[in-house]
Amino acid sequence: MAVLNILIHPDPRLKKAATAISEITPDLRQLADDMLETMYDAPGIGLAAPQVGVGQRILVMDCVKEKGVTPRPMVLINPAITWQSEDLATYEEGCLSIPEQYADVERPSEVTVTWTDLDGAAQQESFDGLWATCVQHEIDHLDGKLFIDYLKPLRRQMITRKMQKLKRERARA
Ligand code: K1U
Ligand code: ZN
Repeated sequence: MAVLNILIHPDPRLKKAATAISEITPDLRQLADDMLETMYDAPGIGLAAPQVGVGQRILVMDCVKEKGVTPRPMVLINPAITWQSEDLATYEEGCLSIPEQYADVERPSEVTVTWTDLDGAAQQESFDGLWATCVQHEIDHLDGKLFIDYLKPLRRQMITRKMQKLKRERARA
């Protein structure tokens, strides 16, 4: 297992739609393991492959935050939203590719998602609460979309400038 480098916005690899996965290989299983380790290390509740520079449609998530509750690491390959509620919910979202910046984003409060698991089996589940927000945020990453794309242009520009500064500082260190 390895902790992978998380790309910071702005980066063209975060804006590109990821490609569908056609085969479950040992390399893909290793990537899933490494992504889970990277997510827990960050720490975060989700991570999508483009965030670690891999343009493939795979994401990991675990929205169990309470201490003493069994973790639920999930790996979703080629996830697709097949139903979304008309009801909306607002969460203050963050992103490991946009560190220390948070904003309210409104999304469907419930979604049904289909995906392939690491055994190649088809899965389907409905998510609500933080799980629904997280899975939508991660699928957005697979489509090259960031949570700041939901914000007004001025706010998005301010956050982007902060990230450019952060990247310059990190490059100097
Ligand atoms: O995709 C990512 O960048 C991960 C992101 C997922 C996410 C957060 C909030 C709403 C929707 C999606 C994060 O995990 S940011 C970090 C975070 O939320 C967190 C960190 C430690 C404990 C609990 C949450
Ligand atoms: Zn994110």
